[in-house]
Amino acid sequence: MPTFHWTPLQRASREHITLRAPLGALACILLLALVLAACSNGNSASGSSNGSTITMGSGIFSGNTSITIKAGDAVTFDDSAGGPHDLVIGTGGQFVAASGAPSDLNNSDGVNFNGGDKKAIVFPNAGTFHITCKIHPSMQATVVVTT
Ligand SMILES: [Cu+2]
Repeated sequence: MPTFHWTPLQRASREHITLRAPLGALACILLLALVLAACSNGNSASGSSNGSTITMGSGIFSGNTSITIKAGDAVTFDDSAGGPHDLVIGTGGQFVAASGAPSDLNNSDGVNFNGGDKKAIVFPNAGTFHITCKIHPSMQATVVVTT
């Protein structure tokens, strides 16, 4: 009688073990990938923050309005010499959502600047992103993000 009960129990526990081993390895690989991704993001964001700058004047983008960066790099929007601006993804002062754009810019509220502000915005995904100002519809800049 007892042996009849032991056999299915042993079979069940063996199946459990063979299932757990590959799942554990998979979990380790996923965890490692997450840690590596977190590290590389942090490095590229801090390393590039002074490389690419778009400057704003009073009612205009001044200087270079077309910038090419790599995915994960930041563009610094320098409003040191300007006035109030409200930057969004889009054209002609109108917000138009673009998939993959930085979330701070990819909404109708946008990113607000007052004269003296300087803000770095990370572009995590490849694509061509048009940036306009809700206050000054003629303001237009383009950030091309490569992989
Ligand atoms: Cu503006």
